[in-house]
Amino acid sequence: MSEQLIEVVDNRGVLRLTINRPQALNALNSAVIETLEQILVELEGRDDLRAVLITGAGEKSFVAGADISEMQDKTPAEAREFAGKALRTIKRLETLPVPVVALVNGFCLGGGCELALACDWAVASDNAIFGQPEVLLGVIPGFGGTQRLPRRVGPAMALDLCTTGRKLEAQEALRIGLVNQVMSQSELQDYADTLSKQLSGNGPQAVRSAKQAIHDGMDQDLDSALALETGLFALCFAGGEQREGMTAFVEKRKPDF
Ligand code: CO8
Repeated sequence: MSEQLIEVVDNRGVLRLTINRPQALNALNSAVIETLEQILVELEGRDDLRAVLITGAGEKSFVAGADISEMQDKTPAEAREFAGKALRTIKRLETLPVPVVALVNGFCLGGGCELALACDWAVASDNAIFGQPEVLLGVIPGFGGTQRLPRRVGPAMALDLCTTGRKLEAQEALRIGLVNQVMSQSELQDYADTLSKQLSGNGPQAVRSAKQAIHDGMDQDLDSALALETGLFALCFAGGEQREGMTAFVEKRKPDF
């Protein structure tokens, strides 16, 4: 089932996950969410993991939201259970110790936008459409959108998007900071290779420490966060990576991490 609903390609520790339900615009049903959780549990134990890229099958949609037909008859208790499982899975993705990047290749709506928000950053194709249209269905975001969206784009913009349900084109998503870059579909396909090359040239533990410093520091006051950075910076000098990186610089060669 894993292979069918989510395709996994491993390129030297850079994992590319493709949500594969194009007939439903890659909407997240329970089976997709359970498959994603199984994959993430395996990834949590991998020391050679460098990055995770997540995208949707086809050129029309990243993820068009949670599966509406699966949700339509749910009771409040069932809705709570469904949202709870998805939140747990999305949290696993967010807290992987390596960069997690959304390659948004089309519709990125509702739970799809919330999935992208749980990634460290997102890049989008120029045909991508974003939005939190849950209010059009009589609900609110339930996979973390009301909390992660204001943290990424500010509360006023999040309130605009979550109460009007309006859709944004890729350029507006770029302007408000929802995505880091916009590119063509073909450039988006190449981005995975570019990122693999960039990250495999860098110290893997340093990359993990940079993510840890930023993630953990965001929840702390500035002085505590700066102390956290100092501790992680000093730790870099405890392994072989720093010695190799700096020696390679002095010897005018590429480091071998
Ligand atoms: N769920 C289930 N099926 C979907 C979904 C979805 N979210 N989106 C699209 N599909 C299906 C369509 O039903 C259609 O299936 P079929 O061919 O069998 O009729 C197929 O995908 C293709 O879709 P369209 O024909 O509609 O394609 P269009 O190009 O005309 O339109 C849109 C594309 C604009 C993306 C349109 O499909 C749409 O509006 N989709 C719904 C978007 C949406 O509202 N998403 C938010 C869903 S709610 C949510 O995500 C809340 C998350 C938190 C839940 C908390 C737990 C309780």
